[in-house]
Amino acid sequence: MTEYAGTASGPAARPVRVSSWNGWDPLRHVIVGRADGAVVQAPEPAVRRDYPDDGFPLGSYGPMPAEMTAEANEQLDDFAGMLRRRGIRVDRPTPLDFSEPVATPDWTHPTMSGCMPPRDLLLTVGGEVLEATMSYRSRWFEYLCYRPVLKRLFDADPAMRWEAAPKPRLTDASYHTDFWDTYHTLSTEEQLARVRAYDLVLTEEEPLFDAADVARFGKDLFVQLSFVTNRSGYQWLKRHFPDHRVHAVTSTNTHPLHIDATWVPLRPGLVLHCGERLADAELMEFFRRNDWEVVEAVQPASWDHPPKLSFCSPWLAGNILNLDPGTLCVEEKEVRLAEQLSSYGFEVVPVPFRAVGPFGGGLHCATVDIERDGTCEDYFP
Ligand code: ABU
Repeated sequence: MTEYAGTASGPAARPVRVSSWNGWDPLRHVIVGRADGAVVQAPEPAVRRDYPDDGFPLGSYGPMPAEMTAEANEQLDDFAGMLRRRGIRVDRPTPLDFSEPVATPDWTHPTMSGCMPPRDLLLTVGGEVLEATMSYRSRWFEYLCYRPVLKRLFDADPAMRWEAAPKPRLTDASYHTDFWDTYHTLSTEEQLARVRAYDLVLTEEEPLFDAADVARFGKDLFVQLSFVTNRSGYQWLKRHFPDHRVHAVTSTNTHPLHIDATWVPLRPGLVLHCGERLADAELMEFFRRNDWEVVEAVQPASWDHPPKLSFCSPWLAGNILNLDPGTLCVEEKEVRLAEQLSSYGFEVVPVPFRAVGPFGGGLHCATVDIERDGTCEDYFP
């Protein structure tokens, strides 16, 4: 018996079906992350947290402040409750003790990270849920938080494909280990040139990718090369999804980290482009040639005040969740963005979510699609 069985009404009465091809079809089933036990990670070759004004100067690490964790969990729980009231089935991960050291035969690391945001780790393409490689040592074991729910899905849906990309070794050979010593000393132009040339922290030693660097548009998947996704990761995805067109995308963002606050599907024919990022001419041309409209997002409300201990950018504003092609969940303080999207005919559901930002993401990051209606369509014939 799975936890899905035995409920006579509501979303739990429907059979479980893993199926999602894009970011906008009507949402039926989703995973929502948890903030429990999240930590500011110890420094590692891939990433260095440095918050001197907020109690975690470079080199220090440890649990996120308890009151921040409680507030984030309250917003995550309220969001999950709102989705359930709309008839959407919601699953949650199972947290581990993230403050414990972790080790593989190649390295030990003093901490994990947390089980936010799930979108970084899991990629649903049709009936398949794929566990990404990840590229941080502190996130190597994060998949374990999702194994209980993935096993329940596997038991409940006989057609589900449960896949995991090759676990990376993440030895020093996977990184340019001096990257963070030098990158911050470069001018913006120099940083952008490095991003355009894809000469960042990851080497090509092994395939590495985060699931949140993949934007799903039916038959087309767009993979952003970033601080956490390398060319080899893109190649792995391209070969893993032979029936898709898989495109590599670079951006004009000095800190590329996940495509879902940059190039955001809204509905067939309409994509949101967040600000000064990703003016990748080829990508723009590809969409426009296919008669898609690219909406330039208004400036985020929080431009001057990224939240305490947050490693996300203010463009988290654009990290929105579609409930269906006409309904979007938008963070409640992003009023200008909500007005902009309303003018395109969307119903906007405002969701209080500011407290979740320091735990790694917004409304899209904090979720993973398990089921949306619809089939795999070609939007770029
Ligand atoms: N994980 C999403 C982060 C996106 C951003 O900082 O813009």
